[in-house]
Amino acid sequence: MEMTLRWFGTGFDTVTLKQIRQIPGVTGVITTLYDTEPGEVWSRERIRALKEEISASGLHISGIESVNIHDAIKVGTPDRDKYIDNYIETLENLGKEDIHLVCYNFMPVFDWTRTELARVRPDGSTVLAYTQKAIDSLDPEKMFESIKGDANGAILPGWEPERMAKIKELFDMYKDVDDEKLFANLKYFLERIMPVCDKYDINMAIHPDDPAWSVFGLPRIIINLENIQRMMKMVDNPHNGVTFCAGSYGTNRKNDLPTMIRALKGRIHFAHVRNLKFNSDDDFEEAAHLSSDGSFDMYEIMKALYDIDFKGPIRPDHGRMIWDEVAMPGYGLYDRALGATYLNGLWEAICKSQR
Ligand code: DNO
Repeated sequence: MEMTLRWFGTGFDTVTLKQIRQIPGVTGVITTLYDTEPGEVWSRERIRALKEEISASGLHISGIESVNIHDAIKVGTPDRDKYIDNYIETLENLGKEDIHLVCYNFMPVFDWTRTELARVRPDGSTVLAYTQKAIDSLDPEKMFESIKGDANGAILPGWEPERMAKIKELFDMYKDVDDEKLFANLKYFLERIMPVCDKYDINMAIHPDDPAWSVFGLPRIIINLENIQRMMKMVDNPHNGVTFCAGSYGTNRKNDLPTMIRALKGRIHFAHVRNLKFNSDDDFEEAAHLSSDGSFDMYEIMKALYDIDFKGPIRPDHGRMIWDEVAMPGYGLYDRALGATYLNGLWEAICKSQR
C-alpha cells in the first residue's frame, strides 16, 4: 500500500503540500481540480499544471478524488451521452498524464451526509456526526442551510453552493429513479467508459454511499457487499472496482468490514480508513483513527488489506478538529497526520509479524 493524504488544491485547502510532505511515510496526494463542475472536460494543461505543482513539493498524484458524475448520467436523461463523452475525454487526458486511479460516487443529490459538522467529544475535539432523528425531522431542502454554518468557511466536497441552490430541481430530476434504474444507469456509464480505462489502465473506484442507506427517500445502491458484487459483475472488468471506505460501509453495522475486504480482493483500488463511534445503530460520530477511540477494530481492517495484498493508495479519512485548528471539517492537518502515522504503525507491525 501507499500512504497518502487528500489535498483539495491551492486556494481551497488550509493544508499545504509542504506540511503533507513532512508527515512521515506519506508519499502521495489524492487530489482533484476542485473548481471544475460535474460534466466539464478537464484539460490536459490543467492536469499537467497540478501534477507539476505537486511534484515540485516532493510528492506525486496517487489518484483523483473525485471526477464527479453529472446528474444527467445518474438520472439517465436523454442528454447523458454528451456528459459521458466529456467524462471519457477527461479520463483520456488523465491517462495521457499518467494518472491511473479515479474515485467517484453515484449518490443522488447529496454526496456524504452528516447532520452535524462540529459535535463536541469528551476530549473537547469536534467531529462530524450523524443522527437519523435529525434527518427524519428535517426538510431535505434545508439540509445544506442547517450544516453550512459549521463549515469553517470551506466549500464541502459534494455540497457545492451552486449545486445546493438547485436542490429542488435536483429532487425533481430523481423522482422516477429507484434502485433498479440507478443500477441500470451506472451500468450504462461503466460500459461506455471501460474502453478508455482499458486503453490507459485507469482504475475506477466507486465510493460507497455514506451513510450506507437511503436518506430522504433517495435511492442508494453502493451500500453492502451484495450490491458491490452485483455492480462488479454487471460490468466485469478489473478496472471497474471500488474505494473501500471503512467509515462509509461501517455506518451500517451489518457490514462486516474485514470480511468485505477479503471478498473484494483484486477489485479494491483505493482505501479510506477511519473509525466511527456508535452511540446507537443510527447515531454515530467520527472518532480518532485509534481502535480504542471508536467502534471498529482498525488492526483487523489493516490486516484484511494486508491479506489481500492490497497495493493501492490508502488515506486516513476524516480527522477530528483538534489543537485549535481551523480547517474544512474532517480535513484538517493534525488529526489526519496522527491517523496516517497510526495506520503506518499498524501496517509495519503486520508486515513484520508475518515474515
Ligand atoms: C467525504 C468524501 C466523499 C467522497 C466522494 C467520492 O469526505 O469521502 O465526498 O470524496 O463521495 O466521490
